[in-house]
Amino acid sequence: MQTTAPTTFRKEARQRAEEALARCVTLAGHSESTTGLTRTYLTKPMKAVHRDVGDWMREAGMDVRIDAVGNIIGHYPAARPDAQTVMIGSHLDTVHNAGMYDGIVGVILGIAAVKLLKGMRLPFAVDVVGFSEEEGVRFSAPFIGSTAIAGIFDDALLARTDSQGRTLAQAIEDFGLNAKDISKCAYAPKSLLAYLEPHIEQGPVLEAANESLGVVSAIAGQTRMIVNFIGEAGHAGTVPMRSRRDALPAACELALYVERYGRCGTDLFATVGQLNVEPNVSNVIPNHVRLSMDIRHPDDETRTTAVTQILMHANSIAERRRVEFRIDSRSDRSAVAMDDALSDVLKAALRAEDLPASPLVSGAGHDAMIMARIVPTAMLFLRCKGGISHHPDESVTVDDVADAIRATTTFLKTIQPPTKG
Ligand code: HGY
Ligand code: MN
Ligand code: MN
Repeated sequence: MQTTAPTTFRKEARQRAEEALARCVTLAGHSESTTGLTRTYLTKPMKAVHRDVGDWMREAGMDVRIDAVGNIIGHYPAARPDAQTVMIGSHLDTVHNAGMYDGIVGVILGIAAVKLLKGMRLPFAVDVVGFSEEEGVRFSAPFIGSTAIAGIFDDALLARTDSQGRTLAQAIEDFGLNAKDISKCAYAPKSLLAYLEPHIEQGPVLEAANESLGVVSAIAGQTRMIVNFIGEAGHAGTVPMRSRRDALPAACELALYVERYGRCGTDLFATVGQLNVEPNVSNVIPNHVRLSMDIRHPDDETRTTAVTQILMHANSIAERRRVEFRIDSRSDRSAVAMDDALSDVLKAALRAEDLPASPLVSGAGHDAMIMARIVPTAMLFLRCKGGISHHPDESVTVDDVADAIRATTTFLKTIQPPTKG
C-alpha cells in the first residue's frame, strides 16, 4: 500500500507529527485574550490563523482560498481534472479559554497527510478545510462553516447579534467577506467522494483502552438553547422578600434541576454553561437572567423527552415565582451515524498500519454531523490526555499524532472512487 518503505514512512510521519504539534502551538498564539486561548468566529486572530494555515497549505502543494463565511480551503489537485474530491477538515475556532487541539489538530493533520503524499497524484482531489466556526460561541449558533459548505446555511442567522451588538452579516463584512456569496460556499454533493474528520476524542475511552486511535461509529444528538427568566428589578434593601419577582433564583432552580435530570439518565449529558444576570448589580434585584442549556444523548427520543420535561419544569418554576419564561435560539441536531463503508476503509487503513481501530461513540458535536448530510463521512479519533478538552490542559502526544498522520495518509492512498459503469 505504501510506495515508500515502511520505516521511511514511519520516520517521515514522525517528522510531520513534530511539525504538526509545533504548528498547533503557533496557532494557539493567535488569541483574543492576552492569557489563554480564545478565538471565536471572524475575529482578528482568525486572520493570523488564515495567514499561517494558508502558508502551510501552499507549502504542502495546495491552492488556497477563503470562502464567504471564512472557511479556509486548501485544494490539492487530482490526477484528472474532472475527478471527485475527498475532504479532510475540522474547525479553527475555539471556546473561551480553550485547549490548542480541539478542531485545530484535525486541520493540521490534513495538511500533514497531504504533505506526506509528496506530490503523488490520486484519483481524486483532496480539499483540506479549516471550518471557520463550529463551537457556536460568538453568535450562539454552531456549525456556521460546515452548514455553508453543505449548502444548508440558515440565512435567518445573518441578523443574529453577538455580545457587542454586531450582526453576523456585519461580522462577515468586517472580515472583508461578502455575505451575498454564501450560497457559493456550497459543494455539489456529487463532487464529493468522502469527508474525513480527524479530531481529539475529548473523552476518556481511548486512554482507558490504551489505544492511540479509534473510529467513530456515531455522534450523539444535541439540543442547545438560550432560555430567559424575566422578573422585575427593585431595591435590594426595600422590596419585601415575599413580593419579589427575582429572575435569578428561578434560573438557579432550573440549573439545579438540569443537573439532577442529567444525573438520572444513562448516557445523558445536561449542562447549563452560561448565565447572564441583569442588571448584575449587588444591590438590585435581578430582573432578567439568560441561561444556556446543552442536552445530549445518542438516542434522539431520549434527548427530546429530556428537553420536553426540563422545559415543563422551567415553566412551572416561572409560574410559581411569577416571572416570565421565554426560549431563544433553540437548535436541535439529531444523532448522526458515520458511513459504514467509509469507516471500513478507514479501519482497513488503520489495520494496514498496525494501528488500533476500535469503534466509539462521540459525545461531542463535530462538523462531521453536518457533512454527513451530503457526503459519506468518517471520523478518526485521537487519544487526548485524561480525556480533557475545552480546557487549557488539552494534550496529545507526538507518537499519537504520528499514528494519526500515518492513518490519514494511508486512508487517502487506499480510498477508491467508484468505477463508472
Ligand atoms: O460542543 C461540542 O460538542 C463541540 O466541542 N463543538
Ligand atoms: Mn469543541
Ligand atoms: Mn471540536
